[in-house]
Amino acid sequence: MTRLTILEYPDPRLRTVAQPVAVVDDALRATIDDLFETMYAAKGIGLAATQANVHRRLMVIDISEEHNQPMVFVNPEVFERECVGVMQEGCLSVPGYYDDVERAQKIRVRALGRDGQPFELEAEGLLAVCIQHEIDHLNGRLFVDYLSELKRTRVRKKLEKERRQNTPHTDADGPHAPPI
Ligand code: GNR
Ligand code: NI
Repeated sequence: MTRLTILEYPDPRLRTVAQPVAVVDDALRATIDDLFETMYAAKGIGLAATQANVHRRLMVIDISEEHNQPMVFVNPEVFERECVGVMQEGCLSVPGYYDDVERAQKIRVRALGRDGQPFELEAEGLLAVCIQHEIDHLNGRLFVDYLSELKRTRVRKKLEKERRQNTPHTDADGPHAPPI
């Protein structure tokens, strides 16, 4: 198992539309295990492969406190939505920022599981919201896209500034760096 690096907004790779998975094999199951390890380590309740720079239609969710309800969704599709409501969302790719998003609070989703077997699931509340949040990632969409441009720009600048402050600089970055 490997802990993967989570891409952060505004990384353009988060805008990639993921490709459908053709076969659920041992290599895919190894990636699924890596996604769970990465999600649990980051204290998230869901993780889409896109966030780990893997552009396949694959996501994992565990909304339990005890980390004992792992759910795998390969090629997920929502086919029924009802009861639009607002919930506060966060995202491991937009660290430290939370805001309200309007989504269906009750959905039916179909996907393949870890064994490649198709299943259908009715989900409500946090699970329903999380499934839609993860599918958005697979389509290159982030929860901040539902906010005003003003808010989105503010979040982007804050994260860009944090990233600059966390990036080590060397002499070669200075004004007298030799031409390459
Ligand atoms: O950990 C997460 N919490 C969360 C809370 C409300 C709505 C959606 C989420 S998903 C998020 C993890 C994440 O970024 N998944 O893509
Ligand atoms: Ni997210």
